[in-house]
Amino acid sequence: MSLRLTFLAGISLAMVTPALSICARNTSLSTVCTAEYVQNALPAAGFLKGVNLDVSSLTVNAVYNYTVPPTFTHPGAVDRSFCNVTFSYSHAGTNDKTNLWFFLPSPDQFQNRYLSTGGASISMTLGEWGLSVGLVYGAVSGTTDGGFGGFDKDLSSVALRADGVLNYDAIAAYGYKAIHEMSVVGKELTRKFYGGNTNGTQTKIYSYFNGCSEGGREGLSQVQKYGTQFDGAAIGAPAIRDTVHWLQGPVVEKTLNYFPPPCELQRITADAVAACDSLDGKTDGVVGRSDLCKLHYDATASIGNPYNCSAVDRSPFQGGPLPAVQGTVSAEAAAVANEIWKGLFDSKNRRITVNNFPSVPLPNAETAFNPFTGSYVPFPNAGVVNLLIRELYTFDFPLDDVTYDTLRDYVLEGMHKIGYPIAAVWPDLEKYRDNGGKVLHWHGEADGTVPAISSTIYHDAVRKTMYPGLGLNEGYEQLNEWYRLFLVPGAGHCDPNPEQPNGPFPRDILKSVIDWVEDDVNPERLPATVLGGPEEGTQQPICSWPLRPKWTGGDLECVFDQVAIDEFVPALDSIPVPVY
Ligand SMILES: *[C@@H]1O[C@H](CO)[C@@H](O)[C@H](O)[C@H]1NC(C)=O
Ligand SMILES: *[C@@H]1O[C@H](CO)[C@@H](O)[C@H](O)[C@H]1NC(C)=O
Ligand SMILES: *[C@@H]1O[C@H](CO)[C@@H](O)[C@H](O)[C@H]1NC(C)=O
Ligand SMILES: *[C@@H]1O[C@H](CO)[C@@H](O)[C@H](O)[C@H]1NC(C)=O
Ligand SMILES: *[C@@H]1O[C@H](CO)[C@@H](O)[C@H](O)[C@H]1NC(C)=O
Ligand SMILES: [Ca+2]
Repeated sequence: MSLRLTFLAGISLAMVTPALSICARNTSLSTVCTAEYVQNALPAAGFLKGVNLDVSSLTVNAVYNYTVPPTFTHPGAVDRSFCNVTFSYSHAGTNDKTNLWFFLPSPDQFQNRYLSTGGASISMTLGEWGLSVGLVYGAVSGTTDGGFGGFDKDLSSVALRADGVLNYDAIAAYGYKAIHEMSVVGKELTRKFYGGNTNGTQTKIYSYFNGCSEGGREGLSQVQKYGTQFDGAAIGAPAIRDTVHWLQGPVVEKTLNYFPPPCELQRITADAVAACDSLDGKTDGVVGRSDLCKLHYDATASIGNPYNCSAVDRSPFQGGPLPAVQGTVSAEAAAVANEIWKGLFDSKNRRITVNNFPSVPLPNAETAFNPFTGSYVPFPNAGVVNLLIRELYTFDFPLDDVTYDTLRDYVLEGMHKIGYPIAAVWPDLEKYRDNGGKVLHWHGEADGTVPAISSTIYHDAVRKTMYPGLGLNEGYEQLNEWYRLFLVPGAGHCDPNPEQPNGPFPRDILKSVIDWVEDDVNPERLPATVLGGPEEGTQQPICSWPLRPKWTGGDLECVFDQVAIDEFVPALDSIPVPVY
């Protein structure tokens, strides 16, 4: 039985599609979705300093009766009609070109909302799939190619100049400028398209952001740098820091000189999940307290446990195929797991960066198999570090001279080279808060790609920075008025996690943001639905950080526990300035 099918069956579209009543303009889609009309609705020349729209690039077509398929984070929608619009712009004084793409709902389906959508990995766009999310909520939605040469291109095509050094125009576009420009242009296009006037009497058009992973980073970059741009942001598992933590696994393996078959580490993770499941008070295969799991589970308990995996047909990009393998967990593999879970420290015993807890998969510690030697070899996931920090177009990352201290140096170098344009860890959000903005930040607690601890550290930095005079609980109380973080028990990276399939998942994230912004419904617990197991389909709301789930009988309490703070908010002190 597939989770996706269950999801389709379980949700009534009528429930989540509010009445499509308010519309700024009483016209049909065919009247407004013409090249001439849209051209008149484009922002006027000079609207955004340094940005020159290329009117001749405009494409416009009406799309009727479109179906938005549901995903794990939105319910989908049927019978949507919209105006599909693309055009490009260049920056004054350059001959560059950035492509923008908007879906503008049919006037009768427009609900006075604008939505900027984010990308993934080092791409800034999810294309039509990402754009279509706006149609579910009656929002105009926009996406940008970042100026990278088309919607099928990513940063790698422009990150390095011909002389091999960083192209800072492209880096800044990726970091924050492209989403900002698209949002300013998109909001103005929305206002004019639906016939808004400029004397302040029109219905307010709410503006939102939605993205996960790189998309989450993009959203936070806007909240941090442009406090009045959005009214609400759904920020999922934001990849807000360098990816040096992706190198921890291979460097640990090299340091301990043991390269486990992926199957062996998977067995250890499964043992940790089984051993830690009940620490949250409920035995459901879901580790609701991965922080307690870190204190509770020692991988030496896995030694001697059998593992047995069939062959895996991984692409070269994922490390290549793996043969069928079976064995029992070795002391060496247990040592590797324990060392990774402990965290990444430099030779002065200072913490370098974020890491994961025992119940979380370790995709970046997965080795590759060399069929010629019959041995497992390290497979460092170094693409981002290579490109943006080492300034090299290569997947190769020789580990010969690389120690934990080398990784510390990469973190520092990353702060210097790309910290300002790309890292989205600025903890002062005063302008956003004062403008009434809301942030709903969510992160799978079993995210093996971007550790959840990355989000707890940042969220806590915002608390400390903005409420320095208040105690921890008082500070969080204030912060929770407008910025909440939810750790989704057992969930993976922007998706459910097959290793803990019975966890709850927030299946209508944007609705929770919209309800908060437009109807002042502050989500003390985030609505979520159980995806599998005996309670499949039931509602199981998620506790708002720093409160943690505690089940007693069948009841969920959200409780404070200092242990969670200690484990989830360690100081990253290997760099002797505050690191958020
Ligand atoms: C909207 O259009 C309908 C039908 O075309 C018309 O009956 C109605 O009066 C219009 N409303 C406004 C406010 O113009
Ligand atoms: C859209 O679907 C409706 C029925 O749901 C139908 O009446 C209408 O003709 C369709 N329009 C187009 C353009 O296909
Ligand atoms: C939207 O417009 C682009 C550019 O013209 C086109 O490639 C794409 O197929 C269109 N999408 C739809 C759904 O019409
Ligand atoms: C400005 O608002 C007033 C009051 O609602 C309205 O009567 C007027 O038509 C508006 N002017 C423009 C130019 O839209
Ligand atoms: C390993 O798994 C395969 C396939 O699931 C099974 O046929 C085989 O008997 C297992 N081997 C051991 C030693 O458990
Ligand atoms: Ca549990």
